[in-house]
Amino acid sequence: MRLSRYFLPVAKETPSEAQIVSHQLMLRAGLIKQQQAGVYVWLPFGLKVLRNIEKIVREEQDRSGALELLMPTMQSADLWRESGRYDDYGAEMLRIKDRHERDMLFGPTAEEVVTDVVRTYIRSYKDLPLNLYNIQWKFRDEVRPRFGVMRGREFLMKDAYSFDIDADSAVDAYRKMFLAYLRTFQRLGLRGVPMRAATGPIGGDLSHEFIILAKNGESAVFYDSVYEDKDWTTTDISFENDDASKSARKAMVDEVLAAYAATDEMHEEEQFLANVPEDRRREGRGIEVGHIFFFGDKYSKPMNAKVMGKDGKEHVLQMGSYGIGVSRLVGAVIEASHDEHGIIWPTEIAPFNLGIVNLKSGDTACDELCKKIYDLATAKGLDPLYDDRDERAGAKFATMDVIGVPKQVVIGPRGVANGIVEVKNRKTQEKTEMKIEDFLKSIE
Ligand code: 5CA
Repeated sequence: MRLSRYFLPVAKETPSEAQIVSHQLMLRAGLIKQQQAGVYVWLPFGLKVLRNIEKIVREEQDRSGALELLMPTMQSADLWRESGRYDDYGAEMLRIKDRHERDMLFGPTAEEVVTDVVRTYIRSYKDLPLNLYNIQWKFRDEVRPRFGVMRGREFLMKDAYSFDIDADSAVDAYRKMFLAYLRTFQRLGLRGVPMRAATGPIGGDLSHEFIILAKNGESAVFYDSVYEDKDWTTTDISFENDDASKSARKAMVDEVLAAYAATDEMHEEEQFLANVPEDRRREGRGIEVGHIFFFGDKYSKPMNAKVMGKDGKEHVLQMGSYGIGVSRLVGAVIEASHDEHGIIWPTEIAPFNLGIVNLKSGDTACDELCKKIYDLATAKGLDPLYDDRDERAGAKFATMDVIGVPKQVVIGPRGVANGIVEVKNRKTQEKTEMKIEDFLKSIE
């Protein structure tokens, strides 16, 4: 992309309406524009990041065997009356009437809709286990929307729903998602620590939040340092349904959960101190980016979702649900990874991965070399951002840094005359000179 043709409204000043650094940077670097309280326009650059995160979340859901569908944002109140949640949900639910005065709502979650799909089509244990997910906008009329996309009213969620014949296999579905989440967050460059959690309005009796560590996190967390060590992206996890894979998953999850982690809300500090040796105790603050629930027949029973079992009898389905805050993750990643110059994107989600800074746009030699690098990088499948604007060098450097392009190449008249470019690492701010031909080869 040529910056002169892009839409990237970068602001010099820190916006006064934003209290935390990720929100400030998302506004400054031109990712989002607030449209109303808790509702945002995703500008082209922000949308690129959102899509990159979505892609990783989707890949890991698919890998785990979950199947993607797309459910509507608008749901009928009648379905929610069947589950009994229409009245319970309270003011957080946005209730709407259509022209026939029928009650509708903008979905805050989708247990009812997905249960209705499954009860319509699934008749036999042979069709199970089944896990259906979608990545769809939700609306919750939060009392205090704040911190930008971290607590929005309209937000993008990945929500998966598992259906099983009995509690044993439902718990296995829970474990699959648990392991898929560990992989997902690590691929996003984050450390997702699972913590036992209260279940709230989703209900059920087994639940974990996935918390990522960041200085400005909403909850205080304490955890065992073993959570910092394991690399889940290289761990071989089988998502097959044979018994050996199931018991391998159980062993893996049990091992993870043997380590201690909790938020201050759980009031478990004493157990933590008793269970975790001093040198492994870690404390910090965290942001909830995922939440998983096993709730058995809470929805399937009132909604009458049953299948025929091997025994020839009808069984009420056992369910779980599994959320990831996809739009929240954009803020959370920035919260966990930035410096005084701006955003530092983890490589897997960086919206542009090579910045090309032309120090003298209009100078034939500089323009030609920049164009050559740009064309080559594009041909090689990189996603370069070429600052070809007629701007001061300082402004160009600041832009590349605030939007967090991981690797930047700087081209100026003196360097070109000497056959040299400067390559900068965004994270370390290290600059190294390279011969032009060596740099071109490194792209090749
Ligand atoms: N149905 C279940 C799981 S699919 C559910 O709704 N779970 S939840 O309420 O915990 O939400 C799932 C995730 O969505 C949360 O972990 C959080 O990351 C994200 N989320 C929830 N509320 C908001 C919000 N107001 N703004 C941004 N993200 C949110």
